[in-house]
Amino acid sequence: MDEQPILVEQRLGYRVVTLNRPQRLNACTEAMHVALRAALNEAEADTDCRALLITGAGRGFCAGQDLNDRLSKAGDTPVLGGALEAYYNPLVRKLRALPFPVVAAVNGVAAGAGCNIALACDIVLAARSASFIQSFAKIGLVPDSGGTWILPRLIGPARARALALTAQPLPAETAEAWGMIWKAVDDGALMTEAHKLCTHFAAAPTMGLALIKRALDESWDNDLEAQLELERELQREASLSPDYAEGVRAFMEKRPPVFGGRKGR
Ligand code: T3D
Repeated sequence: MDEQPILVEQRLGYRVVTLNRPQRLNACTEAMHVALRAALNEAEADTDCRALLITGAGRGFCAGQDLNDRLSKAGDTPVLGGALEAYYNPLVRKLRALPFPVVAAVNGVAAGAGCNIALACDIVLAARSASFIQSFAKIGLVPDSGGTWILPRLIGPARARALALTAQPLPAETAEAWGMIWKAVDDGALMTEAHKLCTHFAAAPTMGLALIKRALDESWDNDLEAQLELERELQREASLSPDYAEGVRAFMEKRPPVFGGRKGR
């Protein structure tokens, strides 16, 4: 079952990573983490890659940690922390820091770390039938993979607290209404919409988009003064990119811009 825990597909200007353990709703194993880390590193190293799409095979997006790996034959459970340090935390850091947009196409249930991995992506599209579950409290754990940080920032402390403490599933449409995700779309339209978004990003000014990611992420910890300083610095950096020059030229010449992305022109 675990021969290929993820599938990677190369598209024009972007890559698609599919979590591929459908019988277990794509629950994460060590092998999946190792493969995922390699895939993200390879996408980052490839300057032709200007966006990443993450989705799940089968009827689920990801059910978090595979709990089969957390029970020994004797029936005892391990003390946790190591897997967060080795796998989940680096994964969330990497998703946030990739120098291009990361789109999650949540095709079905996203539970536990699977929910928070989706929320760590830049844009979350979900099938209308999908749901989001902070399932940790059901098994005596604490939301991880950045959930306790990102959830209250996305939906406010009252809703974040209730979701984390009750572990109730949140339907995709409510997640959209609460501002937790970008959009809930008809199930049949999910992948078309996700590919459309990535195709758009594959022709976008990627260096500028990477700086936008940084500005928004760093804003959480900044006061207005610090953020204004950061914007000044990032704008200076953006203005040095060939894509900025092309954007202005194309506007003046009344033609569509041709952005070189991560390579410049
Ligand atoms: O190092 C560390 O461990 C710390 C890190 C922790 C991160 C975490 O993510 S902790 C949270 C782990 N995840 C969960 O607790 C979620 C467990 N799954 C569920 O609650 C339910 O499966 C769902 C609500 C996600 C979906 O329910 P449903 O009814 O649609 O499907 P199902 O029948 O429960 O699941 C289908 C199959 O997938 C089933 O296998 P079977 O009976 O057909 O052979 C089920 O056992 C399997 N499955 C689902 N989630 C997991 C899983 N197997 C192993 N681990 C899972 N997490």
